Amino acid sequence: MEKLIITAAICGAEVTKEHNPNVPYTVEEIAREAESAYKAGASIIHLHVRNDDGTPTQDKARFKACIDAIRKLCPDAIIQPSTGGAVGMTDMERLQSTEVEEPQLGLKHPEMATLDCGTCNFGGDEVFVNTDNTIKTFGKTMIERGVKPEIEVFDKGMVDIAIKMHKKGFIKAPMHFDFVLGVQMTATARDLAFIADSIPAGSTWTVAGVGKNQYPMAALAIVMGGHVRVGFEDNVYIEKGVMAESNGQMVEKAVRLAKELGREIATPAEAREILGLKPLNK
Ligand code: KMH
Ligand code: ZN
Repeated sequence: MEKLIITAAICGAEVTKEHNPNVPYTVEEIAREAESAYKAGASIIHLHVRNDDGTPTQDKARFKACIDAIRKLCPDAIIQPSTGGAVGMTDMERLQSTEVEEPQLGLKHPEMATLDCGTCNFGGDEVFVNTDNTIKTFGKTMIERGVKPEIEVFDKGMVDIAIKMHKKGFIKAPMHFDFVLGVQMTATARDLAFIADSIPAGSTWTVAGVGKNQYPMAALAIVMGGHVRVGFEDNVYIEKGVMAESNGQMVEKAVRLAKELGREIATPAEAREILGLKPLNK
């Protein structure tokens, strides 16, 4: 089986310090959390950014400041900004995160970014809207900018939308999916097997189990040959009733699960190879 790519979703847009005081907001806190995850074995940092007061933002300058701070501590990590941002943001606001350059590494744009392939109920009156036109705009922009999408899907219908967008030329193969389970589609072994079986041959996938589903989904992905996402964006507990101290602590738990189940952990260079990204020009 190929090595395991661990993604750390260190911050998110919705989770706050009221949920867990270790959730990062400031540039320094975000860099600290990225470093803890990277040192523990994460090769991808899925990145949202916040203003110092915790409000989510997709401001390009804030992304630049965070990416530069992370890069000092995580020299070869794959930094994957979110284009989902937070509920209610406009498309143009959301796409700013794909504009950040890292000239010292020869990167005109981030290597990856998320591409959410459908609309999802987030509870109460919150709806995360991604119309077909939004998906087309984001897909086309990412192709033009050479950004590999991590296709975020919250249910199997979104896999079908991604395949439709691929057929129309808005997403290139090989596709990489992130199954976010436990929000709209439930997070059961049956659901994970079904959705993983629904993606085109040659695609790769990772799973983000939300809340209590985080580690059970991780364990299943490890044995099924998928990849794993953990972090404060999806879950603030390290075990039932115990707050996680850091993203690093959550990555360490995923690493322990992988070791017990006989799966080796991919370095960032190995993750790039698995995902078909160019080697980093250091
Ligand atoms: N915060 C959600 C509205 C992504 O990063 O692309 C969107 C989200 C997905 O988290
Ligand atoms: Zn996200």
